[in-house]
Amino acid sequence: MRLFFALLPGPDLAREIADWRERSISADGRPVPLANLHITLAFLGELSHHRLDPLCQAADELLTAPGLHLQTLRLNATGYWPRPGILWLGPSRWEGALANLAGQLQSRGALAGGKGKRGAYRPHLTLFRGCDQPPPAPLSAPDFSFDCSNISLLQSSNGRQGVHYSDVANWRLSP
Ligand code: 2AM
Repeated sequence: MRLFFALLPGPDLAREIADWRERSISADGRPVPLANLHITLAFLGELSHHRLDPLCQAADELLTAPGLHLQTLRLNATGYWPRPGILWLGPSRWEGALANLAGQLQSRGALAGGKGKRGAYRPHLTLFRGCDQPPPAPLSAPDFSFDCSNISLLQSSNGRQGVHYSDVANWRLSP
């Protein structure tokens, strides 16, 4: 199973972001479908089914710890990464607690056998993939409030209609 932890926007926010993207951005890449919009916390890569229970227990311990709270993110920046060719939306600032949590989820995933690696954590929501050229600045600057209380463990599968994410487990942090 190809797994990752992510923060998911509510349906209204996902729609607002997709509407803004359509109105404000012209990019030569493929827009990420509305249903797939997310902010990755930790990419684990391939994990066998029997590692799922211990992984969920470890994540449960972390995510149900008393006092765990993440501040609302202000998504007010965009960026282009030429190597994967993605255009993203993200916050210009974020608290250390978010990067800590991402790192801890990554470690829990590695203990469960995940091979996903990454450098410094940079929260971002991918808007377009496969952009060969740096897209021009958006016509209107973004400013969205992203509530971080909804965390999912998602399975990524490739289907005939492209990549599909399904919810394996979900945690609701106190607001
Ligand atoms: P993204 O957050 O930049 O879009 C599922 O594949 C998600 O995990 C994707 O959204 C993807 O990037 C993120 N991810 C992080 N590292 C990855 C990797 N090495 N391979 C595939 N996806 C990765």
